[in-house]
Amino acid sequence: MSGALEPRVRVLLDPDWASGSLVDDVRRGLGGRPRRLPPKWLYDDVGAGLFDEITRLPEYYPTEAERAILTAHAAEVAEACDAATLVELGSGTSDKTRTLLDAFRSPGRSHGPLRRFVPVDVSDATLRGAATMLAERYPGMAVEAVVGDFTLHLGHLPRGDRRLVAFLGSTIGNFYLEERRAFLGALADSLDTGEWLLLGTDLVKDVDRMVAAYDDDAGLTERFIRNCLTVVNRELGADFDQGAFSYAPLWDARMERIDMRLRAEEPSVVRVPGADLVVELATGEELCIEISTKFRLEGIATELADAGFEVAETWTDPAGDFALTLARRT
Ligand code: AVJ
Repeated sequence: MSGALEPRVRVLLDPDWASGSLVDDVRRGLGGRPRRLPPKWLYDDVGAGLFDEITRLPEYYPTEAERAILTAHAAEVAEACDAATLVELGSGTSDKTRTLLDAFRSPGRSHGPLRRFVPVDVSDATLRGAATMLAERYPGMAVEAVVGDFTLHLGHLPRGDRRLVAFLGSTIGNFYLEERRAFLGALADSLDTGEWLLLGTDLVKDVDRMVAAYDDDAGLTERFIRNCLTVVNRELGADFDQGAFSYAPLWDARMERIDMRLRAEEPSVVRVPGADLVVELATGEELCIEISTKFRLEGIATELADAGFEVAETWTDPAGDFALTLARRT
């Protein structure tokens, strides 16, 4: 027998998306201008699988860059911070997290081993798979998974036990500026003084490399972005025609972000019965599906300070493509 503790899975997200916030998001996002859809709806089981494939694309450097930082510095992270619970927001397959868990569970760590891991993700199936795997791999560590939305459920995270919240993969780059500020503020509010944040951020670099990472030759990113139309068609009975849209990723130099859009190539009337909405699109009109903001080290420190965090340490990969920042709630 493996001494594994059964993982606990708490579901805070309504499994029936159509009755939940998808309707609100579609009404607000597709009804307003610019027309937007929040990127969390990209991650149904198909989308989560596509994203997993994207991370293995030759053009998509962030995953490997962050993994390299974790491999080189996880022990320093574990030593620099006295956490006994690790919370991971948007944990996905928790693949990279294993490096972190190994470091936090190392017998040599001065603060004692990590007792609890709380992966938080919107993708129920992905989360359950990861939770089972981790519970088996780390006997003696409690796995308390949360199927939830980290923009809504920060207040429901288990408290106490000196938490470290890991927000990796530059997922924070998906937020618009004002959303990012609100998110960091809410995260700071949910933490006690002295608790920790480990933030992964993709850094500004050569434009061609950044664009290629979101416009890969295999077309996986395009399929990933287009999947949101499939999700809205399925969940809300919409009649988006994929053929009427083209994928148009661009680098927004002013905001320093990749902007992934779908552009209407012909005038179309899209019915979304589940949201009680009809959207009329002229040729050239765009749907903003996802942004991926790129950061600078000074900017990260300033934004964290504004939210109530103090940077303890920052690590980058040798090429300086990606950063991992450990910060403390002040
Ligand atoms: C998961 C948000 C980090 O912005 O690079 C990858 C998502 N979208 N390719 C990113 C994504 C298209 C990814 N994050």
